[in-house]
Amino acid sequence: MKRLWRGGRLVSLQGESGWGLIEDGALLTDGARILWVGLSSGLPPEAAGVEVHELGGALVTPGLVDCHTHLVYAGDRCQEFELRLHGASYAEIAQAGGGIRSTVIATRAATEAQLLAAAVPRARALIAEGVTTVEIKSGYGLSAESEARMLRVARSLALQGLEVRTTYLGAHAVPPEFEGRSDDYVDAVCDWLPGLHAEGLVDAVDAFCEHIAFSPAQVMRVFEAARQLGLPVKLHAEQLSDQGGSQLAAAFNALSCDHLEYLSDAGVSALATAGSVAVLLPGAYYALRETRLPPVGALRSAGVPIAIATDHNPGSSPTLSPLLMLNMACVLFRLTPEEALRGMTVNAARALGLTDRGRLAAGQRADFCVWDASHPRELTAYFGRNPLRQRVFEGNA
Ligand code: DI6
Ligand code: FE
Repeated sequence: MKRLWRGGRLVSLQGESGWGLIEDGALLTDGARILWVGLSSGLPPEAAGVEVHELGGALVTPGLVDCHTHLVYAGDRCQEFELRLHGASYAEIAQAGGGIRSTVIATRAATEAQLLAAAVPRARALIAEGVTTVEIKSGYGLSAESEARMLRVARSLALQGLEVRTTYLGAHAVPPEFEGRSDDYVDAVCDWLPGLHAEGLVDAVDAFCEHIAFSPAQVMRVFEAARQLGLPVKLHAEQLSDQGGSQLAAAFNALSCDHLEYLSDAGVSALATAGSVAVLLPGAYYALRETRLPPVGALRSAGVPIAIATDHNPGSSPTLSPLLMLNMACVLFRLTPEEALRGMTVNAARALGLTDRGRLAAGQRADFCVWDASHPRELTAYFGRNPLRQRVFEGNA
């Protein structure tokens, strides 16, 4: 089924920089793909006689890609929010048995149906702000069976009209039954991977490299298990301290390294050489009242692609607003509005190893957003406002 969308202000993001604005632009879609993009005044012959949607001058961007979330879990951690307000740190709460571990207890106790019922409204909130592709990590099950359950629930969220990419984050925390035996737990994480992969549940493999989680040597073993199966890797790196995780991830040609507040110059160079994406997560920076900024200037000068994501999770980043993250990326991290939007479209797709989305161009997926805005910078300047008029997913409004 072909459809023509005409009379819009297209933010194509074609090329390596700039908005790629096409004034009075049109898009011709054929099923789930974009067939043609150009001026409304220069339509190709294939556009004759197809269903027409008038855009009335509205702004059109590629669909948003949220490339780092922990969307599937049970329970809540708002009590930790209060503890942090009274001075406790994220690391102290984790070491006292709260943090990720408390979400693991709640998630293990939930059925697949309960996990799904909790995750659907979260997915809908992202959809309501224009997300068309979301990455969802496991990491609150920490057993073969409960990690599989999380990943199955993540996959089934695709029924909401969303592309879902799943990431295995077995190496998120050491579960209670492995207390004091983190190396044994890493063995188990590696052992579970082939089965999860065989079930079609894993698009990428991630780990949390931190003094309160796993060492670079332990992460390396997880990455080797991924490599054996031909699976790409990414890493929660340098969030609370510089562990050199980014250099390790770069040596495995990681798709991305995420967080990066404590990234060193050597880490920046390693990411640049490997072509890995730096995924910055302003929600976690904000919620944890972090004061150390990720090295945006150094990443920019080294030519490392920057992506922005919600990092939605019940502890460090309980936000469901990708638009707020665009604003925070500019205000807190000093990204330009263009860098922020590229960060949640084309560069976010790259952080997932995807090149078929994130721009408005022939051959790309027909996933795009129509906004009540006249310039793309408006999407980053406002906060707490949602100007989404229409979201088109796989060519369907
Ligand atoms: N860093 C984060 O910000 C999330 N995971 C991670 O490794 C937080 C996960 C949580 O606190 O539940
Ligand atoms: Fe995370």
